[in-house]
Amino acid sequence: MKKNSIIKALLIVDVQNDFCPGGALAVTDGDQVVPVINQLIDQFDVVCASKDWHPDQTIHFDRWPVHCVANTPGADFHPQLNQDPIDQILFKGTSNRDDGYSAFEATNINLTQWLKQKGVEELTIVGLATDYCVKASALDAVDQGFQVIVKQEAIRAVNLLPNDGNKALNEMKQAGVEIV
Ligand code: VGL
Repeated sequence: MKKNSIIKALLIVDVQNDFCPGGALAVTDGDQVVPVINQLIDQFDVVCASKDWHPDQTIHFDRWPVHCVANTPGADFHPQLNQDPIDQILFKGTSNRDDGYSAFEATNINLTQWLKQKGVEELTIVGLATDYCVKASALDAVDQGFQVIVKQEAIRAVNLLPNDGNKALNEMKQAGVEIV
């Protein structure tokens, strides 16, 4: 660890088969974030990655096609994602009563506590999707007191409406997220 440098973490959000082309809730070009993430993953002191991990029945599927059901291939990470540097997987969306968009709603660990125990001050967020889980995670991260960076090259939006991704970027900026 370099002297005087703050501890930096990477949070990879939901880079799972169902959000990539061919998946149940495919995000356009969702798989294109993978090489970008693999390029930068070794630059961090701490790496965590969330998995959308739904029960087979949940109110979330009233709104969305069935996707990322726990222990199914659709919920696996994209096969090209370099998983070796991942220190902790965060399972979220595990309840049948809410959407569970944010990685800070992970139910297997308390993400804020886990990051703070490691002394993390700066959190870089990448993954899928810009307008739902990336946004929700970034806004929660700001609320929890982290310096938050979102890498635009390493995120993609669902874009139910064509401008949703851009709106989400603006919302994050307004909240204090640095978009790079
Ligand atoms: C997501 C829509 C529905 C996401 C999850 O990972 O951003 N989007 N469920």
